[in-house]
Amino acid sequence: MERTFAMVKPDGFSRGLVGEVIRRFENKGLKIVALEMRQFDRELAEEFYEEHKGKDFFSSLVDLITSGPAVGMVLEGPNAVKIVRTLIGATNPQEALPGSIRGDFGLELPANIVHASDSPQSFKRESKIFFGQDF
Ligand code: FUP
Repeated sequence: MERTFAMVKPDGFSRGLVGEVIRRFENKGLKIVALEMRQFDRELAEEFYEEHKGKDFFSSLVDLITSGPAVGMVLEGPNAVKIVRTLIGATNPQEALPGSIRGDFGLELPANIVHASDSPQSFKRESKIFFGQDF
């Protein structure tokens, strides 16, 4: 079994999409191992999105992720990292296919509803930052 980290971002939260996102993960058969709502401050946001520091969209990304609560979760299942990335769709919601979460609910970057780890290493790092503990 593999684990991954996924998060309904504040834009998804404010649109009332927490249940919809979790429903899709559960419908697929993934198991929720941990679930928590928390508010990012700028310091935590900059650590979480460290790899994007210096890019032109960085400050708008930090603004968005600190704009309200986020709901983070650890999901478990076979090939969970890849499966969850497929369920959420392409980064740009204008390119994400219908049927994916970003394709069905997103309209314009940086607001793309959800985040999900892109590798087992990212999962370890991101779940530790969000939950403050190792998974
Ligand atoms: P993803 O792993 O699909 O979330 O994509 P990235 O790690 O590349 O990007 C992280 C976040 O930065 C995205 F969710 C939205 C934001 N972003 C932009 O706003 N503009 C871009 O051109 C790329 C990413």
